[in-house]
Amino acid sequence: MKREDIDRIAAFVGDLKCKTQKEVEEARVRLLGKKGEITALFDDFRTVDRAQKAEFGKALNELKQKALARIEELKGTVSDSGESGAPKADLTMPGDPFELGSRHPVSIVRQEIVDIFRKFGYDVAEGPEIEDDYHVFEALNFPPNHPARDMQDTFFVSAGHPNPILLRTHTSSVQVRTMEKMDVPIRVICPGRVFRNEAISARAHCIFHQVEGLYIDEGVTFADLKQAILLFAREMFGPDTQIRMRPSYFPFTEPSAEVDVSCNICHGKGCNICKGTGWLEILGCGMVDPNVLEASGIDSKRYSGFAFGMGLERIAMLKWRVNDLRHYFENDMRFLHEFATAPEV
Ligand code: 2NM
Repeated sequence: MKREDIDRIAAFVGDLKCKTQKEVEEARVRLLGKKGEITALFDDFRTVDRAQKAEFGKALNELKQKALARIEELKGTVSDSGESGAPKADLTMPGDPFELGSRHPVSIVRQEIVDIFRKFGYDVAEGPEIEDDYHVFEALNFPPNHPARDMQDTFFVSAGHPNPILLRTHTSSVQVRTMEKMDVPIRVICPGRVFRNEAISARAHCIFHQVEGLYIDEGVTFADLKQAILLFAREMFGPDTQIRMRPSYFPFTEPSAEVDVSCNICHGKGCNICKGTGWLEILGCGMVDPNVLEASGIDSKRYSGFAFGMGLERIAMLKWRVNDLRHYFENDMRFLHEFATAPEV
């Protein structure tokens, strides 16, 4: 052993700097581990001349204490991963802004439709999603063996008794409850979630949303229905919008019609949204069947009414040209954020 070895290691310890705890541990092993440099000097100590033992022994012990102290010091000041004890973030910088949520496209469309009909003097009514056969089918003039009552179309909660419990397949059940409870005249709009036992695809889903409307008073005619729908379509799709009605069939209305609005994308020229026809189907409607009025205790000799219903996902698809219904139910943030700046929000 030479004096220079002790001085050299002492100088190394004096200059020792570490960036991470890993480096501190590496330095400890290098100096004081089983095969460490200082440990090796202690092993060499027995070869030192008797005359020098006192001097070398003192110097060696001082070196070991110095190394231990430096390692302890570094352990206390070096961070786990980072540079040194300095703070990682600049605390004087402004904070990250909160990420704001946005309305779901179906909610935006529902709000728009509800606002339009409120302006026309309609009230909003809501009712249970879990319903009974009477309010979803029986009171709405669905014959006992109508296909909509089939297991293939309806989710049953409990079947096998005279008035099965099921998930409503339309919000017309809310209108039945309104007719049972309220006096005529009735002007009501019923937004809500409905359930049908369908295979999920780009154009169909087992859950979707509807808005249905009902207007009952003395002397209500098909002309009133047509005017209400025309005014609605112009509020919703713009003042130049045209409508056309095609004969259709629903169990609860007679006569019944399907309503198309003029395509506001190509203005009748024909595009891929309207499939070249210039028209887009948006709702179904009709004059409430007298059987439906009578079932809920309304005198069909004195009163008449119209009703209509539309699917919100479908209208939102036309509005924003969404090509797959499943987007509405997956809640992918990339899709939802598309609507963050929609003017309706
Ligand atoms: C539609 C189409 C036509 C409708 C009828 C009724 C009720 F309860 F008054 F009979 N509510 N909704 C109706 C009529 C719904 O949806 C396409």
